[in-house]
Amino acid sequence: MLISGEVKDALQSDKPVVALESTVITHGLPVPVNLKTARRLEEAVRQEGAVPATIGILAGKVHVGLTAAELEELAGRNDVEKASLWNLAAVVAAGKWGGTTVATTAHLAVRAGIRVFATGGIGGVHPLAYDESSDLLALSRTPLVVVSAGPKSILDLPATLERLESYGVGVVGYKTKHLPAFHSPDSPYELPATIWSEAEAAAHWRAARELGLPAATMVFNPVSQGIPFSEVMSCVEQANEEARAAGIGGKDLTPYLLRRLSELSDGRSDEINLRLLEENARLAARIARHLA
Ligand code: PSU
Ligand code: MN
Repeated sequence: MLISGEVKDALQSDKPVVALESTVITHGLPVPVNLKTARRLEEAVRQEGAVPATIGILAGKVHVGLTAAELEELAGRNDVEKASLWNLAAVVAAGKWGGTTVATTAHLAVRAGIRVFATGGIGGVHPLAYDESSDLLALSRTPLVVVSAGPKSILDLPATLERLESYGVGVVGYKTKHLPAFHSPDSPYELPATIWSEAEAAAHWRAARELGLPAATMVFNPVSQGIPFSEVMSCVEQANEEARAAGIGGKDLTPYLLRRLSELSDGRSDEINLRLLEENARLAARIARHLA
């Protein structure tokens, strides 16, 4: 694992560090928005007084903290694999390139000694039986703060929340009592706890360590100016029906649904996606300052 000089210095002198994932760069956003967004997220973390540590796999080496040139190459290549836990070792052993998912980034961040991680939407339980993101299980054994805007809106939200409970992931809403749903700042599903400040998020992480809990502190941060929940749900339903009618399934389903959501919302879902990524990076940086 190659930790950049800047990240290593920050960790050694107990300065705030925020891990950032790279699947959103390599698979979640189109070129060239992906690179622009990756740079903007690093800048947002810096503006809030923390050091960004984007994690990715370059030619079989895990990098924690990327140079500008490394970030550009990762975002521009077309042979980068989506590295989740089941193929992480395979990508590394074969000397390949990989964008790290929430599950993989959380694992690597903890190994590097990082306490806070910012992402967009986490994976969860899909409506299709047996398709469940390894993000959920990974979060049950990665003791760090993860800031996200909720599960991706195309998921089964109540089932995802139930799984977080089953796996014992620490779940708190940031200034909200309900589960935010990625493009939408709210949903009818109640969270077990609410925090009102960055200091409370830090206190949650500390309490979890004192209690010997192995899981993440999942901070759900509702996006500002999102789409109302009922509107997101009717777009998702329509997109799902169209996918069924067109016979689209398997690994093509998620990209199809996200693209249809974008069309059905007149591009608003894309704009919201970028905003929530930046808002989460900023909140994560402020929480990291309370933990440093
Ligand atoms: N949310 C998005 N775009 C993404 C992801 C989430 O809007 O690209 C990525 C994250 O890296 C997350 C992963 O960890 O998708 C989940 O994928 P899966 O359901 O295959 O585990
Ligand atoms: Mn899956």
